[in-house]
Amino acid sequence: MNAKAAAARRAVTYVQNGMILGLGTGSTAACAIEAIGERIRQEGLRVQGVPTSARSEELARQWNIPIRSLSGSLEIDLTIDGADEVDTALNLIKGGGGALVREKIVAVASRERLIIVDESKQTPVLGAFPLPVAVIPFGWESTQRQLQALCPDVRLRAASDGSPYRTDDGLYLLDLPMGRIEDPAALEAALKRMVGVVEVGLFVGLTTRLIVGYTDGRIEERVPTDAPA
Ligand code: A5P
Repeated sequence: MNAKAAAARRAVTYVQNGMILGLGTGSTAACAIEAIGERIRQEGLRVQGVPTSARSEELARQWNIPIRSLSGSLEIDLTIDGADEVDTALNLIKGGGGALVREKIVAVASRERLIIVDESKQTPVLGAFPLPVAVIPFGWESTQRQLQALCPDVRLRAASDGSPYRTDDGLYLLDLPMGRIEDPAALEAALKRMVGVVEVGLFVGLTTRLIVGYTDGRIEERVPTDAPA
């Protein structure tokens, strides 16, 4: 089994009957959706899923996971999602797969947030992975100019046909190759103050448990209190 699938399978051992689950997006989160589907098939596990993207919703339907929308005062018991980078304090960069806005809304609505990664996603300091920022398409070049003050090399994400990539909510994504993010919380706050910015792919203080799968078969679990001061 590969490292992503191994981390996903461990994560799904935390799933219990009756839970409402946040279903993440990306190749690692897809392994978790499949593992949940297998438990439904084999054990008759009863859960409902709130998907973070159209892609994840389609996969969940294929695996017969009942879908719930995030409506009213719905509280999610547990969200399982991947990440593009995770630092030693368990802060994350997410949004490589373009779903950061729904992922953050679902994360914030969840009691527990379980992040699953392979070993390659770990880093002492965030920023090697270009930071995704979701913006309103109207006036996006003006928003990009504001962002250039923080990251001169900011670039618009393109779809495979060369047109601007659009999220499930019709937003554009600007990717910021920051290099090194010394203070993720301060950067997130600064970006969110900019007109035109909808959401930022920094997930600060949201991870309640990290599961890391290694290519040699090891699996490690960490909670925020394990992080070095
Ligand atoms: C999706 O928008 C992202 O936040 C993903 O969680 C992230 O890109 C990780 O994807 P993989 O599991 O495919 O590496």
